[in-house]
Amino acid sequence: AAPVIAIVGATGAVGVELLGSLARRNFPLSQLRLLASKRSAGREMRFRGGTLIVEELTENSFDGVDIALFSAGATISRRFAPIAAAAGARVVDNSSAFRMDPAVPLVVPEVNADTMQGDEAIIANPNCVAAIAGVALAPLHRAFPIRRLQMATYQAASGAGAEAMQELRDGTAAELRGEAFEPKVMPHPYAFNIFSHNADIDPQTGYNGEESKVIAELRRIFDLPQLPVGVTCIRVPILRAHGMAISIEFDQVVDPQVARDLLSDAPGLRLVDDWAGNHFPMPSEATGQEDVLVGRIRTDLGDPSGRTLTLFVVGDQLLKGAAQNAVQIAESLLPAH
Ligand code: A2P
Ligand code: 11C
Repeated sequence: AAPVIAIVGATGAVGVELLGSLARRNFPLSQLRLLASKRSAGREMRFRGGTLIVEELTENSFDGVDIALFSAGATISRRFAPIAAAAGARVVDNSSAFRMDPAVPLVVPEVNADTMQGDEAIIANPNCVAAIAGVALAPLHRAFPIRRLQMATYQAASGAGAEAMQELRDGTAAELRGEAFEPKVMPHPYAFNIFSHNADIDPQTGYNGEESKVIAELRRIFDLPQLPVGVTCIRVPILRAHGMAISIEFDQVVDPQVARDLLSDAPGLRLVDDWAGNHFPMPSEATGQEDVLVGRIRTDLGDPSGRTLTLFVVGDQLLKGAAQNAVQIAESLLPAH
């Protein structure tokens, strides 16, 4: 029989996209249970032409569930993922709760599907920047080992949840009307502004929590525990697609055309690299797309040795950065797979 699926955090920005990805990808299931906080219990959500009722998440929510997709934050995952696993469900967790646990695979299917043994109770879905960057880095790394990364990100509101997306809309509308607007979700005005990612700064390193996750998770996904990675994470007034400029130092000189050919053939990627038309990856074109867009592929003039390429990558934060990657992991758990 097709599996019973539960979504924890079904009403959130990522949760809604989990329903969408399950439907769009024709995920086989016999029942879909939607779980959220007590506040949302009784709310109706549409799925495949029908209506489902959201239930309150409790310790008994997982009886009979085969696969549980978690996206309600790390605190909920830490408490309820082990309960789901004990009830016999396999958990795909979108939070940061288990990503650094050596017993839990951290998976971007295009990069390291082989790290799943087939019997793990919990599988972790990476941070959105790590997942989106991973799709673009993997085909290059397979051909030419990566030896160092330098990144700058342009991150959308969706990474901070549905309320942050609404605050971006409301703050922009207020600004256009010339009205004062007091941000409540984000720490700074979001309309017509950019600011350093809202995660806390580590006083030792000066890196914020988002940057530290990107570094640690990319190292883990690529199984390169010592990989030097520098990154600056910035919030930009975009609803739901993250951009990132990535400079990649290789062991050897890599011809940009060879890199372009590798990227144009790779799963999960779409090349957008039109020099004559000045048309490169944009959030407006990545939004709602399953594929990650990659372009601006060129030799980095900041490295005189010629061993560094630089490129620009944009992916839908809620899809490849979260829900879709989780559903792809869940697909690999299906019996026939
Ligand atoms: P709810 O809508 O009932 O608050 P986002 O990342 O967009 O902010 O969404 C967070 C998701 O996590 C929502 O679905 C939210 O449900 C859910 N959530 C938050 N707190 C709890 C909780 N205590 N129990 C269950 N779900 C929760
Ligand atoms: C952001 N990437 O854009 C974050 C949100 O590690 O799952 C998700 C944090 C994470 O703010």
